[in-house]
Amino acid sequence: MFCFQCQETAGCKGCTQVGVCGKKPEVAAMQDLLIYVTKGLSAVTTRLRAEGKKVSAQVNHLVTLNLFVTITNANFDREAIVARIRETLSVKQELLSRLDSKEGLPEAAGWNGDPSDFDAKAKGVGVLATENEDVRSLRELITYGLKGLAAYEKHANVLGGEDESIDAFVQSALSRLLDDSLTAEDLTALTLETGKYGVAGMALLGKANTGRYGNPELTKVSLGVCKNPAILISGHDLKDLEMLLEQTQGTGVDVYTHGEMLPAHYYPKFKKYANFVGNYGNAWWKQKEEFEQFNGPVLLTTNCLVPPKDSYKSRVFTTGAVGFPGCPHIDAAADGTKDFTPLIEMAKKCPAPTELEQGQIVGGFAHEQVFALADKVVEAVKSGAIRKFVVMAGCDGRMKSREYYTEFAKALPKDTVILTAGCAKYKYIKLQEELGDIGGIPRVLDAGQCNDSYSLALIALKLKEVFGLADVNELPIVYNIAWYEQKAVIVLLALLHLGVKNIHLGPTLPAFLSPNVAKVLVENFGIGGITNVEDDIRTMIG
Ligand code: FS2
Ligand code: SF4
Repeated sequence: MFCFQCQETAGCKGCTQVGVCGKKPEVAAMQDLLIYVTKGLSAVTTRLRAEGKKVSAQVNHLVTLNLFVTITNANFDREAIVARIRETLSVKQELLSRLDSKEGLPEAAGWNGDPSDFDAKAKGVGVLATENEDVRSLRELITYGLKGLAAYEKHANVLGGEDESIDAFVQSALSRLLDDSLTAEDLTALTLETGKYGVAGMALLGKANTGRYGNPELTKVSLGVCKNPAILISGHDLKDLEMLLEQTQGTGVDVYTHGEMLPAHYYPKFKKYANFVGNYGNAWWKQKEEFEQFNGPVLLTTNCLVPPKDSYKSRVFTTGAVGFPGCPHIDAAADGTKDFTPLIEMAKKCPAPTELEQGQIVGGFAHEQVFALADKVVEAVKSGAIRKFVVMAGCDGRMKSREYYTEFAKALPKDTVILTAGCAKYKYIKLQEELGDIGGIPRVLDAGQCNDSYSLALIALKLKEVFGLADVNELPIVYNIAWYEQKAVIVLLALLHLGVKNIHLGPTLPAFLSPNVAKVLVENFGIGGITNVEDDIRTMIG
């Protein structure tokens, strides 16, 4: 196997024996093949569009789900991935028959192997199949951006949000990744175009979320526990949460959020559920201890899943793109509904969660809430009470080096405000009391999930307008972003598309950036890494 798509890749080079995430070589092989056949399908759909023929939403959704399934910590179930490869091949065969011309299609478009061929084929279609280091780097940078974009699209799709132009781009980009005639310059342009569609994808999801659940608002989320048995829900899928809350009404079962589901509490629509009682625990990587102590069933709606311990494995349920052998998977019915009865019945027989902590988190500072406070914010900037905003969005992870972010937050001067989104927040969100506020504005403003980084970009654009600036980089905003998996890649490409420069990325730069590609990013966008808290505060804050 060879995989270097996430920040924790072995030795900062690549996982070759087994994934640091727990992905086994036989799963990695099927993920490589799933990406390959998805590219093949995309070459066919792109040709169909060129011939003026329609591609169904069903096919678009198949492509996005395939990409999502291969994101870090989403799916460890080889059989589930094999089933997706088979379905993709069968859909592709049907679509091939609708083409007027198959001339010039890439090999992947025609490949239609039997499951007994899958392992042999997978060996030749992974990351290392591209020999040129820079072309490989750009191809993977684009692929990972597309995976992140697909995840956000999938969440929008289940809420009825559709944008065919994004699907057409994703599929055309995937098919272009098969084209050996593309130069490094072509691929660099495609990378930037991916960022453009990343903005569109996050806007689509933002609209779908707020259209159904309202605009996030200032909210206090409890961190303690109640006496009832309960279900813990993790991941990013708000529709799954809505269905779970509906189905638990009147059952005596409470619902808590974990990890990236925390920001669901900020949406007005979810506040009407009396059994939606709080957030339990921290970011994804602490789940082994926290799921154990939760005592009840856990629903993983998206990554990040850590291979579960036997002691609580029978309580872990997966749905959507997530899968793990031996964990029950809740499938959607044809109309998209899901039946969570097995979790509810299990919860009734489980003890209530063990308390981990008490207290609260204050969040809900997505763009509309910040715009509502705009006068106060602008005044604080004008008076000098706020010297700088520090965007610390992104992902959390288990590496010790990430303690840097806690120390960085603590060491920031008192006239700075942290803007955060994503699970990166868990490194400092519980220090809110210690970090204090500036004239009533908390020094840590949480916009929401990682996709709500888009909301932070909207806040920056609004400030640019209010202050009458020509360039978003003239604002008193610095970016110190923590990354882990591929959704952070699309967030980064989206920020580059919006013209944001001088982003610091850590705790390490992606292993998939070749020295030449990294050089292009440094020279054109001022992308840099991190060093140590003291020096970085000096460089970023002055
Ligand atoms: Fe955190 Fe994991 Fe949000 Fe990532 S829970 S690293 O999926 O997308 O962020
Ligand atoms: Fe390694 Fe990350 Fe790939 Fe897992 S997702 S195999 S940890 S690079």
